[in-house]
Amino acid sequence: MAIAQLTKHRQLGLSDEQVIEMYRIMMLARKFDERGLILQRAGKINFHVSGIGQEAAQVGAAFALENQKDYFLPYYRDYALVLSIGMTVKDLMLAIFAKAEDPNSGGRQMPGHFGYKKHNIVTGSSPVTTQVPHAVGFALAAKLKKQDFVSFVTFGDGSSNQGDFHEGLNFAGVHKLPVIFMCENNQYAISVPYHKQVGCARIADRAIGYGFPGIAVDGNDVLEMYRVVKEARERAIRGEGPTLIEAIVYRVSPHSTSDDDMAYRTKEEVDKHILNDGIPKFRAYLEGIGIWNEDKEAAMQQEIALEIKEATEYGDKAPFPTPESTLRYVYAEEGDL
Ligand SMILES: Cc1ncc(C[n+]2csc(CCOP(=O)(O)OP(=O)(O)O)c2C)c(N)n1
Repeated sequence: MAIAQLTKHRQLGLSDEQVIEMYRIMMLARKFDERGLILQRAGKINFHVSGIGQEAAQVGAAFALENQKDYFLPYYRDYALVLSIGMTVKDLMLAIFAKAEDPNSGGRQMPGHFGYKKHNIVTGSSPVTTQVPHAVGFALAAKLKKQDFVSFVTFGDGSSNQGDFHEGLNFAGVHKLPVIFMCENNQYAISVPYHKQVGCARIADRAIGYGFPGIAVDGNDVLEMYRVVKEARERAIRGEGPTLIEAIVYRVSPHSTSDDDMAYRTKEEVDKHILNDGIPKFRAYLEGIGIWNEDKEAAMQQEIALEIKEATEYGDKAPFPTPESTLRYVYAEEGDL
């Protein structure tokens, strides 16, 4: 491997500690996700929707943004993204167990519906792509208030066919708003493959119709994701407007625990894409430059296993919301506003 490649993260301004933390969060999200699938199969939780295969894209993007300053409008596969922003595995477990202490919705929403004021994570709604015009609204606020934050919104490839996507991108392009649109193109919208949803070669190509750049990136390459999102943020802050980023990934799991993906794709196809997994690739990079090894990996895996175990037990034992609290957050109460 050439030296330039070996030290790519340093050229991007990332420290060794930061890239190790990126790797840890990618692995933490993966392990949380795998536990979620098991908990659903064991009948402990009702439903799980997985982000396996999308972690590198999410972590690369999150590290290029500014926590506590930027606004985040994630979609349901973004566990690695929200963990990078500051949510904990305990928070995620409370959500999938639908417990009262769930910071997203007090156990009322489906899993993967994030919303956490403390971390500038804007609450999302179940109809896909509604978060796109919301993100454009946040970017409009930044421009009107002359504040230097960006809004960052994610969605799937199927979602880029919704009216909300096109209306949002058009408005943002016209007004040159500081918003980053990131499509996590995992090749499927439930059972519908990419070539049956989208007429153009790349989703990134759609940006030109709205007057701003569209960039397609290998979403399994965490450092390249970081580079592209960082540039998009700098453009936005300079007042040059939005960027559409298409992170090319593959949805390794079925759409959700309610889906049988073998009805519309083969195991061979899935296995072929698993070879591109961004997590082992990044581990190989870290080992190649001598900042990671077997012993460090073993210690990290042990810590992650313990964190997942403790969070699972906490989520499992935590109380459900009480029936009397059903109408809370539906109508304003004294002290809510
Ligand atoms: C407006 C709307 N239509 C349909 C659905 C049902 N639905 C939930 S997820 C999904 C697939 C979305 O695919 P994509 O945007 O590619 O994201 P992915 O799930 O592949 O990550 C659909 C059709 C919905 N939630 N909202």
